[in-house]
Amino acid sequence: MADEWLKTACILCSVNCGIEVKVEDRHITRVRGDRASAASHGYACEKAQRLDFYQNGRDRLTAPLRRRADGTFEEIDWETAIREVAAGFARVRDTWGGASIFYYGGGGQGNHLVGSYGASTRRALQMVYSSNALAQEKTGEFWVEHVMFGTGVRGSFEQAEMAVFVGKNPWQSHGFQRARPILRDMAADPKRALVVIDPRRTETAEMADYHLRVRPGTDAFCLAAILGVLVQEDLVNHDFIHERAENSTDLFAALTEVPVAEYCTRAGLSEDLVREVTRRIARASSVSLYEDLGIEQAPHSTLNSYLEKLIFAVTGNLGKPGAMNAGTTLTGLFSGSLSSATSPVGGHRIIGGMIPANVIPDEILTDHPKRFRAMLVEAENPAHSVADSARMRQALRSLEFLVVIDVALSETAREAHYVLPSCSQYEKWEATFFGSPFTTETEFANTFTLRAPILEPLAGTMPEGEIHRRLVRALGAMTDDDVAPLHAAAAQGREVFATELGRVLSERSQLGAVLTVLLYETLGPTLGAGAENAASVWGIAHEFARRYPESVRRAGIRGQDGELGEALFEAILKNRSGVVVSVDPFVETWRRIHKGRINLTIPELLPELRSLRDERPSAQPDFPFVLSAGQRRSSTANTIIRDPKWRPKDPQGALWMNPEDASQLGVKSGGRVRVITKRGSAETMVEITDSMLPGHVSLPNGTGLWYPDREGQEFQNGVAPNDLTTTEDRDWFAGTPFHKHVRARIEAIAS
Ligand SMILES: Nc1nc2c(c(=O)[nH]1)N[C@H]1C(S)=C(S)[C@@H](COP(=O)(O)OP(=O)(O)OC[C@H]3O[C@@H](n4cnc5c(=O)[nH]c(N)nc54)[C@H](O)[C@@H]3O)O[C@H]1N2
Ligand SMILES: Nc1nc2c(c(=O)[nH]1)N[C@H]1C(S)=C(S)[C@@H](COP(=O)(O)OP(=O)(O)OC[C@H]3O[C@@H](n4cnc5c(=O)[nH]c(N)nc54)[C@H](O)[C@@H]3O)O[C@H]1N2
Ligand code: SF4
Ligand SMILES: [Mo]
Repeated sequence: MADEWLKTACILCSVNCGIEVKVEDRHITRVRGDRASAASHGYACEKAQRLDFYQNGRDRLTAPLRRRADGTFEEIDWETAIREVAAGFARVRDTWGGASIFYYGGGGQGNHLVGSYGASTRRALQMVYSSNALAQEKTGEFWVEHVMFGTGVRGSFEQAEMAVFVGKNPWQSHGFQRARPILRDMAADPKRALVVIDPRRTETAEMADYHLRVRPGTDAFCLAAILGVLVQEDLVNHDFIHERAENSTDLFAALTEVPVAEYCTRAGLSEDLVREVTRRIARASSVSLYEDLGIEQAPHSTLNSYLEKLIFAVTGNLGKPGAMNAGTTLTGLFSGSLSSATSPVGGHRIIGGMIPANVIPDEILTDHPKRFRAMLVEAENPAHSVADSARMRQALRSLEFLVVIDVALSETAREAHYVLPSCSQYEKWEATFFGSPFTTETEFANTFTLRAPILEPLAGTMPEGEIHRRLVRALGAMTDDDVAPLHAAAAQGREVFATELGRVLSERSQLGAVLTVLLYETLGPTLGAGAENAASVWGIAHEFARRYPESVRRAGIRGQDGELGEALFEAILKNRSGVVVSVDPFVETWRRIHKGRINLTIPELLPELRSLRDERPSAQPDFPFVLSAGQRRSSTANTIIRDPKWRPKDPQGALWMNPEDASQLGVKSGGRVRVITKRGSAETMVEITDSMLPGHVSLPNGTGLWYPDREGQEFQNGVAPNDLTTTEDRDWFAGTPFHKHVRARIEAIAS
């Protein structure tokens, strides 16, 4: 075993690079990129080398936990745990209705089969409301994309003549496959141009042809100025707009009025540079853009997303090589239609099925009759990751019933009535639905990788599929009677199974609600020893083939109707390095865009665009600094790894600060300061770097976790960023938090 390279993937960020590992004595001892990976072709960054800190965390759970009356936990057996958790939720549902039970989770960076099985328990309990981390980053962008295009679109940085990163540092945070070699290629080619819009001189900005070093929080001005130049210098692509877009009148009227010079000043940028970059964009044969947290978790979040999308929409950078395209999606991660649904207490807009993370405490800490009274959390750590941790913890503590499914004793698990231990992502079949697309000069494609376990489950743990199967059984939503005919059919092969499943579902339609655990229980055992957790992928593969039959066939998968889905599943199940699941010519983008035309005017956001004119910088003498709370660095990975030793260079996660600020405060690198916001304060070490602008400081994400030392004594390591944030500092439209823009005061601590 120790000599064998086993195929799996890194789970520390969304691109899930394919890797090969060696395992010895339950430790991941060696890691290398998997050259055969359909997604990453051998690439992996340095973080993957440290995955054993995830697999062998000292605070991994090995038995279900139940809270005692005195507040401490006791270990209980699985049978008791499942029975009591099901009964606890059923009691809340029967008293207050399923809508009073709130779901937060679905998976992190590498584990979305969690959410596929969680869906069955949610429906068995008639749960209505849910959310997850996307509701503190991507919901505004998602809404804008759906109003403008009716689908999500993404860039092709492999071919783009020009790439623009807005509040995104792909060198550290990736976000697309093989980010570093692609950035290096682009930087080395004099015919191509790399643009970074970021207040910090990031690793990506260091390589860029143009760095628009925007003043923190003023991207709306910068982006509006770029669009103003495009319209006022008549650099927009009129033929493209005529053929492919509609509703340009109100938008162009607003952009004609943009005072470019004034907005550049406001954003701290040279007008000449902004004009030069804009002309370069207009001239380029192809431009791809990527927006991320720097503008999504900052003032004007949803408007920023709108303005960013307009840049490629009015220059014709859609539906062609090197530009933005509408790919395929594996599941409804983002495909939820835009509804007018709102949260039950505060009436906050629900986007893509998600309640804004920032309003969750308000939906709990109230005597409103429709408040959330119970919560199921899995594979996320909201007590740490949602704004205002203290208030989030207070909300969690006030629930009648809180159950957390996690591998470790997370900050959220610590607040639960019951904690159910799942096995790690290296101990079960897992996958993500983010999709790993790539493009060539003629086509764009998507890939999917189903990982097999490289280790047996840690004693006492089980995969989420099994946990949810047992919960649904205990709730009585799936019975021996329901599964008997399907067990028999599955034994005769998947074709017979598919037919029988259709028959059973038409007779017992209520089973549709718990389809994933039904598949887990009946189809699962036929997939191979311990492979039950892969069962929901069967349904997903069939659904994907139904939605995109031509695209799947172009990927070389053969078959008609149900056979196509079956062939796709077979390929996915067999192939440990991933499979190309769809291939499309660029014209396909126009078939995915609603009515084949872009909608340029979003009436909800135009008043905000116009009102930028009257917005004055807010001088806050008590809080002269802007703190970016939660920056991605080379040793951060959300809270997936909890052991601080995995950060060899920067164990506590220093506060980065410009030398001018440091000398004014009289602190040196390694010195200590107190960071104070209107919500909280924290002590931290300083690192001086001129990559930060004066007045702008940053702390990493993923620090401030509690972790036991060898003697079992627990320590908090570094600053928990959301001890410093508030829930009310959020976008008026999508509710996204301003984590990158927290007003702060800094005081030196005498050493
Ligand atoms: N190493 C590592 N990689 C990760 C993760 C991780 O934890 N660690 N997490 C993954 C996840 S969940 C996500 S969502 C992505 C996020 O990926 P990114 O969005 O790239 O991550 P951040 O570093 O949080 O923020 C990006 C940039 O925003 C800049 N910024 C701050 N304020 C402003 C502003 O006002 N305007 C502009 N234009 N920029 C500003 C910061 O200087 C920073 O360079 O990363 C993923 N990749
Ligand atoms: N201030 C501030 N706050 C932020 C951000 C920021 O930049 N600044 N970034 C935001 C963003 S973009 C994101 S994506 C979120 C991320 O924050 P969360 O959405 O809370 O996600 P993670 O920190 O990745 O938490 C993952 C949890 O899953 C557990 N886990 C790992 N593997 C498994 C498994 O196989 N099964 C189960 N059941 N559990 C498992 C881990 O132990 C951990 O507790 O944070 C957000 N919060
Ligand atoms: S952290 Fe992200 S980029 Fe680095 S190896 Fe893991 S998945 Fe790949
Ligand atoms: Mo994220």
